[in-house]
Amino acid sequence: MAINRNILTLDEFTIQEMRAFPLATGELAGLLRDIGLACKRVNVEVNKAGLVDILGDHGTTNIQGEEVKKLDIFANDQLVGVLRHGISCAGIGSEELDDIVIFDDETSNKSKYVCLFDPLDGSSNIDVNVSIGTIFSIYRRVSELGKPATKADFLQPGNKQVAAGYVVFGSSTMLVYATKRGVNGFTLDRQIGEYLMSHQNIQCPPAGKMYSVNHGNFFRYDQPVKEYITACQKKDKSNGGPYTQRYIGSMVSDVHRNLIKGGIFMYPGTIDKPGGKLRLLYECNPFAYIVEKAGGKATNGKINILDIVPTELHQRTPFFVGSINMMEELESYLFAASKDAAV
Ligand code: P6P
Repeated sequence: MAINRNILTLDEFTIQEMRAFPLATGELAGLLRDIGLACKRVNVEVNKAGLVDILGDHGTTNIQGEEVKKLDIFANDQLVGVLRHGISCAGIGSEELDDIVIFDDETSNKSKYVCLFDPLDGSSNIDVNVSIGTIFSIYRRVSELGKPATKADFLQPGNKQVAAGYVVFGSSTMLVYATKRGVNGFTLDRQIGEYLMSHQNIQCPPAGKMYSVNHGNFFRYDQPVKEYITACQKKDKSNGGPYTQRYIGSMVSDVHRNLIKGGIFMYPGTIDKPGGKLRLLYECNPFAYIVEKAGGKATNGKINILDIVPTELHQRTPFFVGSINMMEELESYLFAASKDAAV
C-alpha cells in the first residue's frame, strides 16, 4: 500500500510548528500529544459506550450539581493521569473536579504550562448516541518555574491562552487546536492510531446561514436577544437567508459545525440565570480563542470573551460565538439596546 507522505500526523505537525519558534522546548508539542493520547483512550470507550455497563449515572453529582456519567469520570481520569505523568504540565483544572490539581513533583514543577479542560462535554447525550467532546485550554504559567503551580496560573484571561482545542467524538473523531499561528484539524485514523491532518488552516466563513440556540429558553432571554433570534427566523434570500436553526445540545458539535460551515452559537443569560450556563475557563475561552484565530468572534454580549478576567475556576458566562458578520449583526441589536438604556 503506497504511503501518502503528504499527510502529516499531529505529532509531525506540532514538531514542524516548533521550527517557527527557535526557543521552543517541545513542551507544547508534548502537551498536545498527551491530550491526544488521553482522548484516543476516551474514544475507545465512547465507541463502545452502548455495549458495556459504562452508561448510566455514576451516582454522584459534580460541582455544577449535574449528574455525572461514568464516561465523564473515565475521561477526566485519562486526562489527569496522562498529564500528571507527562513532562509538560504543572497542573490542571477540570469541570469534574471542585478545585485545581497541582502535580507538585520535581518534573511537573519545571513545566511551563497548565491545562484546563472539560473532559467530556455534552455527556447528557451519551446515552442517546449524540456526538460529545473534550475541550482544552493551555496557559503559560505566571508562577515561578521550579515551584508548584498556583491558582493565578489558571485565572488568566482567555487572551493569554497559548493554545486551545477540542476533540469531537462524532461520525469520526477529530482533534482541532489553535495557536497564534492558526487553527488546524486532525482526524483519527483508528487503524493506525494516529491523528492525520484533515483540515489545514481552518477559516470560519464570515457569514453563515445557521444559528444555534435553545429556543426552549426564548421567553427568558433579554429583549435584544429575542429580537435578533426573531430576525434570524425572518431571513430570506433578500438578506442573506433563509437561515436554518441547528442545535443538538452538545456545544463541541454545534460550535465545530458552525466553525467549518459558518454560523452563530448562542447560550445567552436568562432572566433566572443572567450568568448563563456555560463555563468561562474550559468551555467559552477555548472556543472563543479557536473561532477568533479562525477569523470569527466571541463575546459575553458586552465585551470580548477573551478579555474577561476570571475570578473563579467554575464561573459561568453568557456566550455568543461565530462568523464575524453574524456576530456583528447580533451586536447591533445588543448595543442598540444598551444605548437606549443609557438614554
Ligand atoms: P441546554 C451540555 O450539557 C452543555 O454544557 C453544552 O454542551 C450544550 O451546548 C449545552 O450544555 C446545552 O444546554 O440548556 O440547551 O440543554
